[in-house]
Amino acid sequence: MSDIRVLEPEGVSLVKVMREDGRGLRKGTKGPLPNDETLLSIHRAMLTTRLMDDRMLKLQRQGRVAFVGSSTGQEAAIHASAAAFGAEDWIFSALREGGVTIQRGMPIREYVAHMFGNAEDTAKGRQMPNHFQCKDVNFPSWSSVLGTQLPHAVGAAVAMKRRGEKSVTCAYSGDGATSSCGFHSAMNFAAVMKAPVVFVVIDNGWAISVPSAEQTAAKSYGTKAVAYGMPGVDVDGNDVIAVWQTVREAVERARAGEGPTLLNLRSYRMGGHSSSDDPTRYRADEEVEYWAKRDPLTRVEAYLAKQGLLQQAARETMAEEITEAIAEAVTHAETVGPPALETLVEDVFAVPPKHLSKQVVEALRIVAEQGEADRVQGAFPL
Ligand SMILES: Cc1ncc(C[n+]2csc(CCOP(=O)(O)OP(=O)(O)O)c2C)c(N)n1
Ligand SMILES: [Mg+2]
Repeated sequence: MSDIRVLEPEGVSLVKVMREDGRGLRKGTKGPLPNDETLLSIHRAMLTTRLMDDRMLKLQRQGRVAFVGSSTGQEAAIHASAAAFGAEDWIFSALREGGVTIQRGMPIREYVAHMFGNAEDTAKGRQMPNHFQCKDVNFPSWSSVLGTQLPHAVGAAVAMKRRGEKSVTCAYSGDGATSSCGFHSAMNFAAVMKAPVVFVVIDNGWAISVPSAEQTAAKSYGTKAVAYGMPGVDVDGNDVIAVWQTVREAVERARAGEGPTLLNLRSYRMGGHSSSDDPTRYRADEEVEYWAKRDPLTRVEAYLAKQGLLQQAARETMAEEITEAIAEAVTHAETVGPPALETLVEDVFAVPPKHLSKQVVEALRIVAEQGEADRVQGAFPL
């Protein structure tokens, strides 16, 4: 085999619970297991994300959505980790954890509205697609600037601790973001201040075209925790139960006032970095094939089938129902239209300053006289 990124590189030992074929647990499994309801809800969230990404990528190829950063291959890491937090906790995400909004109760219509950036988008079309926010489910908006969400997650955690609240924050990042200043500041402050935060790095093998093995000279991302004085654990990120168990333990530690934990979930980005990327230019087909055999969705479905919790027919009915809900949301989103021009100056100032209000009046006059500008192909490079 050529030099491809494998699940467990030499010298790295991952926490694993489920057999690789999903048909049961590995020998010597300890610790609490997620109950049936939790397992099934994680699976439903994984399937929803898989189907949503498929549909969004197709819409992007048709020019109906501007940008997509998909989660395909990472659904276990994303949804099993999110399931370990409570409704009162806060999720600070990176690019690929947007499906957690739906898992926590945001309607599919709201998700799709954001992808279109239409008048029903709660970000009012001001964000790139795939930059979700949802106040109702404690999911703040994120910035494309890598790692900036991490100090925010720590700040929020410290604030909650000072108020005597019992909430915990979840700070997601990719392997690439571990090289950001935000990662260092967040890890350092969190450990020193014993902030109730759980750092969840999803190592998906790549940061655009930089392989995660070249992102750091450390043996694993989990070992980075040592320097900051907090526990760090490397986990098979395609193993729903291992992810849920390790994250849950970290959440309990944080809630009990024992401080932060770093979890490194090893997984794989099956698709391109985004809809603007062509990964065949920098990675071997062999590597993608290796990981396709470790698809987390197939694996958890094999597990659920073996446990008698979900059979093929029920899975297909569920997939049809989700596909239908996404289709309905897309049809609706395309009737909505863009946000009103006036919204451009809302939300920053209680009363927009005169120069901004004047610009809106001017923009409305031009639109009244000349109509809306033509749509252009504004490809975003990343
Ligand atoms: C501070 C900063 N530097 C560089 C970039 C350009 N950039 C966008 S995504 C990306 C890679 C991110 O990789 P990773 O953190 O592993 O997340 P993944 O996309 O793999 O989920 C880079 C370098 C950026 N957005 N912000
Ligand atoms: Mg990455």
